[in-house]
Amino acid sequence: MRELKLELTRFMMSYKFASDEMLTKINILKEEFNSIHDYSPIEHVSSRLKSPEGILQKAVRKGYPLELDGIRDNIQDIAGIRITCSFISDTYRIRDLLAGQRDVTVLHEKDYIRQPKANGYQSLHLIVAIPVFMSDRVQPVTVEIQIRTIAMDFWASLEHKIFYKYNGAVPDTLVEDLRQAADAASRLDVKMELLHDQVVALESVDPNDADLFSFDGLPPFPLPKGLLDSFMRGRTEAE
Ligand code: 0O2
Repeated sequence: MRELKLELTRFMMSYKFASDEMLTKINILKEEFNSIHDYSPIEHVSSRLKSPEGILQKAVRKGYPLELDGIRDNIQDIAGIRITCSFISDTYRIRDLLAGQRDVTVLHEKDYIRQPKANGYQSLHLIVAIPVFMSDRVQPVTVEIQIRTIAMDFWASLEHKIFYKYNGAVPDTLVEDLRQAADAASRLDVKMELLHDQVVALESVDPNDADLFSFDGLPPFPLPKGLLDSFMRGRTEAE
């Protein structure tokens, strides 16, 4: 019994560590974008670990063998991360940035944005594996990442609530209303992205800020001319 509890603890910990690693990667991207581009494609990040009880229920429901290796191989959403973006193009950008990292392996992708589900659900789902370094082993651990826009997320949380309220048997009129709401959310996403592109095209650099440098909330300071000159010389020589 004690051995099993220990193994279960290790099992759950591996998913927590994998989730923490992915969250660090996502937060690095978020901070980098905020600092360098004054804009982040990532609006919000949340994460959850399935409870041991929830894992066992899913294993029983799906008929998977009730042993840890079998569960590890079959249930790939024990660690889940949800990333909310402002715009549709950002969802793919984040997918590419995460998938392009050396230690991240994309095992599976479901693109419900290009091909929404019949009920209107839209989201980009990735199952990734990431190595977790523990004291006595290195283990690839899977994490499910759902990437979607704010509008898609708004729709999905309401649909989820309605689905559970009706225990899955949602009345036809509500199903149709939800589908129409999903279409409206989709049109909103396209419209907002077009507006955003127009605003970006209009943005120009404020000449008063051109030679000021600030980092991490510290007060801006003027760049010394000597540093600027040597930087420009270095660039010219490199070209
Ligand atoms: P929870 O509690 O959010 O984790 P799977 O059952 O995961 O092995 P499946 O269903 O083929 O395999 O996976 P899929 O389609 O990638 O969906 C996985 C997750 O996406 C779901 O997890 C939901 O979180 C979300 N999702 C999928 N379809 C819908 C939908 O129609 N509406 C909403 N609101 N969310 C959806 P779980 O395990 O169902 O729930």
